[in-house]
Amino acid sequence: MCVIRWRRVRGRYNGCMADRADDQLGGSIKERVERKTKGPSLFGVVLLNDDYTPMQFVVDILESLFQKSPAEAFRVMMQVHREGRGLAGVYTWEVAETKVDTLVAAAREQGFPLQATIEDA
Ligand code: TYC
Repeated sequence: MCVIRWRRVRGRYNGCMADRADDQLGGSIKERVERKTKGPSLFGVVLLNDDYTPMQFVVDILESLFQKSPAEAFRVMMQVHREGRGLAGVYTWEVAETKVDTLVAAAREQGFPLQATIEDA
């Protein structure tokens, strides 16, 4: 599907020359912003820190559920541990929801409070 939006840009041109329209609109330039293909919306699954879930459990989940390499899983886990949150993966809405459901179910089964949220990517 082709999506075309029109946007006024005051004073200067912000986009690619190929997308530029020639029209002048009262001192501002009319710019055509075109997106040729509109794929499905994507969502990030964001892991949240807590004080009780073991680090190794989070690493295991990142490897098994989010297809991370051991090094990347460790890096993401440590980012969540230090900064409070970290991106586990980007998916369509349905896949992201299933990932979170699976993650929460696995954590609760072991008695861990691990949580994740879904955010616009
Ligand atoms: N902060 C946890 C601990 O010290 C480890 C942890 C990391 C928990 C990432 C959750 O998403 C998380 N055991």
